Amino acid sequence: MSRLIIVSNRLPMSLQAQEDGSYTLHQNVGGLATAIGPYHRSHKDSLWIGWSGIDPQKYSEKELAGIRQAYRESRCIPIFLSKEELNGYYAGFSNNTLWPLFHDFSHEAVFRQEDWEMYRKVNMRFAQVVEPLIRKGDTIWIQDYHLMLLPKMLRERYPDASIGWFLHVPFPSAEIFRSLPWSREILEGVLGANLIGFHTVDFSASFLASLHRLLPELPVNRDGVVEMPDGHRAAIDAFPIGIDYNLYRRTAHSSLARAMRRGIDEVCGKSPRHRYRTSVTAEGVAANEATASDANWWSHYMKEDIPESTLAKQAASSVGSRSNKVIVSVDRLDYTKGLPERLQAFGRMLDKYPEWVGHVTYYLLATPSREVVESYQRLKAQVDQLVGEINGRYSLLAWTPIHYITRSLSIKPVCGIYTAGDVALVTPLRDGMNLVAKEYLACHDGRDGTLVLSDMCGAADELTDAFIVNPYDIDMVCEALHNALEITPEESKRRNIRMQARLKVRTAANWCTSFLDSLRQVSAPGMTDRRLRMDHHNAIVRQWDGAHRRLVLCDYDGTLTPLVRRPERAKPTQALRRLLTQVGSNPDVDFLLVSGRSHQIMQDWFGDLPVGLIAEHGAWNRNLPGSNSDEWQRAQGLPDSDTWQKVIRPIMDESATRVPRSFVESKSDAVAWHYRMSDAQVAEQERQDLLHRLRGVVVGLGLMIMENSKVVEVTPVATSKGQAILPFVNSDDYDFMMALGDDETDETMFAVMPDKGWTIKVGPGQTKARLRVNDPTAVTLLLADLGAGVARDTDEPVASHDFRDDHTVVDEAHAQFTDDKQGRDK
Ligand code: ADQ
Repeated sequence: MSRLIIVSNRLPMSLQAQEDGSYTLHQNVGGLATAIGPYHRSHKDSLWIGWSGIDPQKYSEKELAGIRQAYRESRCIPIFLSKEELNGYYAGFSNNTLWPLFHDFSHEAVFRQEDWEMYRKVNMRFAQVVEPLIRKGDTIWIQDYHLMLLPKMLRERYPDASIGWFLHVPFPSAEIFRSLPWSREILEGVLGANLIGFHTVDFSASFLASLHRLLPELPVNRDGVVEMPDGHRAAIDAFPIGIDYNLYRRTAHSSLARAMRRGIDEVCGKSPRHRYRTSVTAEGVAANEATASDANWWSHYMKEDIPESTLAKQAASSVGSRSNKVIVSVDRLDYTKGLPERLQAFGRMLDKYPEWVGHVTYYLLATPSREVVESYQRLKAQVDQLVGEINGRYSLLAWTPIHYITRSLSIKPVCGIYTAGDVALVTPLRDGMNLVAKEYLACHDGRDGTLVLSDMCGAADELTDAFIVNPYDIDMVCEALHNALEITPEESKRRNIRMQARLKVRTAANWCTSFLDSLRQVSAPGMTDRRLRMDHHNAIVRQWDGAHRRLVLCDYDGTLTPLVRRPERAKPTQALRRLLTQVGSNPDVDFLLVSGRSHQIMQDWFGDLPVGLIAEHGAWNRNLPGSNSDEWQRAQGLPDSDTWQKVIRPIMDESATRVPRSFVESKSDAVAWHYRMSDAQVAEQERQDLLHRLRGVVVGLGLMIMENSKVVEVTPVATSKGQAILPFVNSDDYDFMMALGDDETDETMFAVMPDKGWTIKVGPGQTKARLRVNDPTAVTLLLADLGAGVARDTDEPVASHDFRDDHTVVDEAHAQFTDDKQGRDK
């Protein structure tokens, strides 16, 4: 059984010493730990290697052995780094060179030869820990910019290994990247992987541009795959990371998060609290009095140009007429997050729209990080000062514009802050993805709550219904903030529903599955051709969203569900039925399930769903577009089934008798011999014999032989999936068409699809389809993403999978495909 070896700078667990001298581990928060952690926990054969975060010099050998043991129980292998190694590799090259450079902060980047050498040395140390663990067939998944040399180091030792690498931060433009003195070595290091992943198509394009510029001798084929001199191929693609949507949705309803929200509502005067209103009103009255009288002790209110006077009156006059609002943001204090610019925009809004004074409160959670680095100290001082200035300038006696929190909070209070926010202000100057924006929307599941989002982060590609801003443009952010505060709850909710529907599909779990499935696909020979990449995926989603009428023609077995040994066990799961309902119930979508299954089974499994059904390769159909009847229809001109089955059935029965665990299935207009569960060699010999015997009789009876995956089937000549879908693909009704299938019978659909239609083959083998995916999971994810475009507010996340189940079935399907390639049975 192949294992997954995850390698990242930090382990997902941190250590806590107990009083009795033992150690316990607790899960770290943060994108990586929450995205891959559940996979690691549920796969008992997965290992995670990374820096432990502790200084080995502070512990005795015995203590270190105890620490190793504690980690081993969670299948983690700690790497201990000395202070010197950490300084050069982590603080130096990773954080002072690559981090600023990759975030377009070249002026902050430091290029030091010693740091580079230490970076190389520590990458080598990681390689030395990983190498002895690798067994044949293992998959190695390396994370992020700290370990860009590791893929090549491992490749040199294991030429056939399946290695993936994913970058969590942006990849810069070729112009910026080439300023790095070691840019070629870095590229070559990463190219040791079979799959190189980024959050967005733009970042993968930047990587390809750097490749063209710095290593022009490397051939890149039209599928975006680099042919490496050592014979391995490196594919480049985008995999936008998601969040554990359910976790945030649930945590938002935890009693702690709810209590926090209530507290914030009270403090900000959102709950009808008498004292708050009385105070603001009283201060306004005082300001009025002070302006009217020129000799009283409210001297600081006396001059007209003192803003407090105007502000207090303004605030008092609008008490009751305007509901109070809360703005929130959650960040690590980093120069990439755009905090000073954001604060300036907030200050400008109070200036330009004084009606918000006293009525909007900004909860700013900004936890300091990398505090020893001078640029971070400067940033902290700048943010402290700006918060102080705004609070000093605009505060009223009962109202403070900014609540500034610099502690690190755990997930429940963070969700409390998210839920309290009428507006989330997420304006990084540069960010790989930005999970905060997604977490905020999950906490507002089915509710209003408006997102103001920077167009400089990966999340902006997906969350297009947010108020998208240029974070450097203070006026633009100020206006967007004002508009976001003014938006009606209905409009805010309408915007959110679409974004939330997509986030429910593109979860952290599905991100993990997509990357690993793609890695399997690109590591298998011949599977990189026509691979459905993220740019294709996005183009399909875009065309779907813009279309007026859409046609989807989809095979079932092997396409929507993995092939299983006993056909009756391929019954659709509840999740799949929900997905088909979601996509098919849209009035502008005609979804046709096109199967070789008997029409009785199709009726049992799908008869109650809003989809058209084509059964027995076209011999039967029900509920097709334009049909007025709800009844099953038999195709015209078919030979009498009873007559010909009397001839064919006994021939097939003979095979079933000769080959243990094979069986014959009779449908209304087809007979099929299944041998998936039988010994491959015995079945193969019988298959050839059977074909020989059948060929002698079928032509005279108006029949033909079809071969599917481990099935030999006889059907009337006039039937094929291609024939059955012809009337629909030839009609002018559709401006979006897509056909999906996995075997020979589906090739007849691909053959009749017009050029403008999308055709997707599932699994390996020759095909007429334009694109290829690895397995049915990829199809359900694509359909779920399309379904999300027409989503209503659903309670349950769509196609969010339990890891273990998924991987068992995907493994099974994968083994099947490998089998299929070896035997000749398609
Ligand atoms: P990360 O820092 O791992 O960065 P990011 O997207 O910034 O991920 O999310 C930060 C996480 O930490 C979120 O889960 C958030 O709730 C939490 N968090 C942030 N500030 C906090 C605070 N002050 N207190 C408590 N919790 C806080 C890298 C890249 C990102 C990319 C992720 C995932 O830099 O661009 O989105 O990986 O790939």
